[in-house]
Amino acid sequence: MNKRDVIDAILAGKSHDAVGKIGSATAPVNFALIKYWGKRDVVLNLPVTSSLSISLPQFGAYTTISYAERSKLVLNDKEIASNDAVFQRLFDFLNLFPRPKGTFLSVNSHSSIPVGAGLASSASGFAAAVKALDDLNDWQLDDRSLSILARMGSGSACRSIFSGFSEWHAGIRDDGMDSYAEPLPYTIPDLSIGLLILSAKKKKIGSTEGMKQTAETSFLYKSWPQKVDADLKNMQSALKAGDFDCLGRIAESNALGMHATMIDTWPPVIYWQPVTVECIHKIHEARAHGLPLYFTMDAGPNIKLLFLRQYTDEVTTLFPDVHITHAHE
Ligand code: 2P0
Repeated sequence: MNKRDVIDAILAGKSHDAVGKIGSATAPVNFALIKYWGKRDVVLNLPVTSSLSISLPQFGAYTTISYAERSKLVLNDKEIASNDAVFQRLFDFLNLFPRPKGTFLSVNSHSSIPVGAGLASSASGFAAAVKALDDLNDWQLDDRSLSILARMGSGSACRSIFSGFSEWHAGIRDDGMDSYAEPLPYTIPDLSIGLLILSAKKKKIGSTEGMKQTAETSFLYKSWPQKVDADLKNMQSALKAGDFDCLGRIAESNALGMHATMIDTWPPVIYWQPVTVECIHKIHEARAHGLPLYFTMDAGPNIKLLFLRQYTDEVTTLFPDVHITHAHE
């Protein structure tokens, strides 16, 4: 199965003749509390495990798309060259969609993600692009179809179709039609997220390559699906019960478990910088003194703090440079 077959199946019977029109959409960034790390199909971005995330309403992408005389990408008011990796990745994907003969796609996107924050812009970028295409052509696809399409652009983008908590079901089918995200009907009203931007160094290895190497060489990775299963079940119970401490414990443990498999990879994939470890110890010390503060991390050196809004002053005193955002606003 390839991506074009999936796109054709989802768009069967839909037209694509919206020349002269403009489609627009927004999509939030999301970060995982239970991580996606490893693919069972690298072409369709089908994951080894399910994952669970929270979208951040304040950060994301606003994208407009129209049919044009040449392929064009403008990101935050700056035109991106056609030999740039970002351009190529986006158009390798968008050019799989049917379009009126002789036309190309012109994409204009604004991202409100703090630079270097370790919040993947590809997730909100691909989700917004798919939604904007849907709007342009008036396809009126349901969220499940949008999630499947976004996933083929970048795995975690399937979760950026939704606000709040969402779960990406790994699925078992070869065509990935059962691998999509769904919103979860829970809120933790005072859930706050603190972004600690710790290092501006460009990471040496991206997620796609990092997870490939981990899945291929890490012995510890063999136990990762079992850990995700247990963490997912416990996380769902925590969300249902509105139990923040449980959420924090599971999220932190899951992130550290993912990093353990990365470190166990050969050659080792170590995203941490000294300052990362320093912050982890600081969080643990604060917790030992009674502050309910937890963290999660992704494929980079930065830390995302998890805490409840009433502890904002304590967190800001500990980490004066933190960027705080709220999960449900
Ligand atoms: C996640 N990450 O669940 C995990 C945790 C990074 C660490 O999803 O190859 O950019 O496009 O499917 O989605 C980053 O991986 O990778 C990611 P592709 P993606 O958020």
